[in-house]
Amino acid sequence: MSATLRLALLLLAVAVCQGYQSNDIDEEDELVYEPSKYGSLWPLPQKVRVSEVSFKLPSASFKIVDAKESSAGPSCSLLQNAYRRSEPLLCLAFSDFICSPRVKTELHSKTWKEENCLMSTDELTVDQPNAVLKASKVWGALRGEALNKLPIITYTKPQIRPCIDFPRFAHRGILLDTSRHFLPIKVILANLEAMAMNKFNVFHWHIVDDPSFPYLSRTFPQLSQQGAYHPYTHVYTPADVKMIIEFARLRGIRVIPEFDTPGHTQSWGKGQKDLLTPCYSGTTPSGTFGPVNPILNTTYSFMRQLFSEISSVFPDAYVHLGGDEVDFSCWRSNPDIQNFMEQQGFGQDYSKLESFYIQKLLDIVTTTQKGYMIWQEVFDNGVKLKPDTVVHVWMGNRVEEEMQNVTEAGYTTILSSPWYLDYISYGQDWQKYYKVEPLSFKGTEAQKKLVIGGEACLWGEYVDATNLTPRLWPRASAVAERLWSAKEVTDISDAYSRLSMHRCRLVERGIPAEPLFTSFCPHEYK
Ligand code: CP6
Repeated sequence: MSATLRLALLLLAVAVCQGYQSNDIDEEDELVYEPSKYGSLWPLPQKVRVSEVSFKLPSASFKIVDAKESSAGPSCSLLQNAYRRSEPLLCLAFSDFICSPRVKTELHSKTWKEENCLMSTDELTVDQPNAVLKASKVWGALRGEALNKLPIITYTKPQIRPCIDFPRFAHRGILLDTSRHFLPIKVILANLEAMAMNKFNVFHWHIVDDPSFPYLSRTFPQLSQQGAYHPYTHVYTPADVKMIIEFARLRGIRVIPEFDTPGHTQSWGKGQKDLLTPCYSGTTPSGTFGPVNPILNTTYSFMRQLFSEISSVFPDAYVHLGGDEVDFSCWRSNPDIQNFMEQQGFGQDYSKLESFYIQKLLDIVTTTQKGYMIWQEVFDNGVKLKPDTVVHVWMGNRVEEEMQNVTEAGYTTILSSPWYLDYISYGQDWQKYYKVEPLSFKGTEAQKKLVIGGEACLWGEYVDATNLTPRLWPRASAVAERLWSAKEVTDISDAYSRLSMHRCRLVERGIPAEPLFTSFCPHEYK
């Protein structure tokens, strides 16, 4: 008996036994489980030809190979790696698929050049017995390459349907915070894998913050020696960082590190003397410290060396410089800072001091040839930014006004405020994330084009290795579809059906994603 039929019969049996009526369900959860005509596709491709006869996959002969006309070829290790990773997933998809022992994916960053892997247009054509995936960039091929990501495949019965696919937004990110709790490397890798399954392409690594400094700096090893939760076990060594970046790259994911200053830097002070501002109680130092000390030359020579290292360790063209939530009370208490304020003519406006610091930092980072992202306060304070700066909107109040202002000033922006996944509540909050429309603010077409995407944030105060993955998935999948699929894809009950199956697929592939609602997964009785 087929899985779907068994499922239908089982549901019918339950309904009969319990005199089940739909109005027994909470209003909020009143979603009828009707299979979507799109199967388990998630996120939904831009154009799927549903009406055509679908192409069932003959498991015995199914293979993913370079097409004859492909310009990629065997030297494109990025694709060869992806084909290899798809094999164990094929085993899951076809119960009778003949599987060789799992081949370990090698990480080799040196051999590969993106130019060697260019392909033509973004389209999947189906012409039995072959389906041909075409992509203009290797990243497109990667996101459509295998059963794990091939967007035209359903869950229980593997099928291929012709489709044309591309993302609505270019920047589709997840923020993970490794300072509030240290996250073991395998947790990060597992979530990169889950991100790839949801077509996310940016890992925003909020690597350090007040509670701990787990980044092992070659230039300033004392930062993690003193500032990490543990100097050997709770650090990311240069080799760890390299591995994470390469693992992400093989899955088409950029790694953007955030080194947040001048606030959120308590842990930095433990290993770097005089970096933080001494706070005063009356006329004497209180022994506590505030934000980075913006009035010392030594601060800027430290930042110059640190960011020079960071720019070579992290290959992405952007770094995130933070700049959020600066608390002025310590600066206010310090007589040296007060004098400096007076000298500079800043009056009592400490946001001018904040901008003074950030301006100098931006100039330093510019000399490392990197672009930068910053949290919205930096823009709000009127700091002069490079035209290619990405302003990260995170505050929940007046979001639309902020997006309007940022884009009116001509900056690119990404949205996070509606997608704080560390907030939890009873019920199906994925629907709230799903319903967000990033372009709902007032503005011209040119302004809307400046919204390059968004990020789901999982801040780490209440999250560690024990609960991170189920807290993130499948709630982040709702954000994934909003950022990938067409604006018109808003049918919440269709989404419910596809997302339920997508969640089962994540679970079957070893990602412990939490359920949306009462349900069971096909693989439970396989
Ligand atoms: N840490 C850092 C945080 C937050 C921010 N920056 C944060 C603030 C408010 C909420 C959630 C998270 N924990 N470094 C703000 C961008 Cl509600």
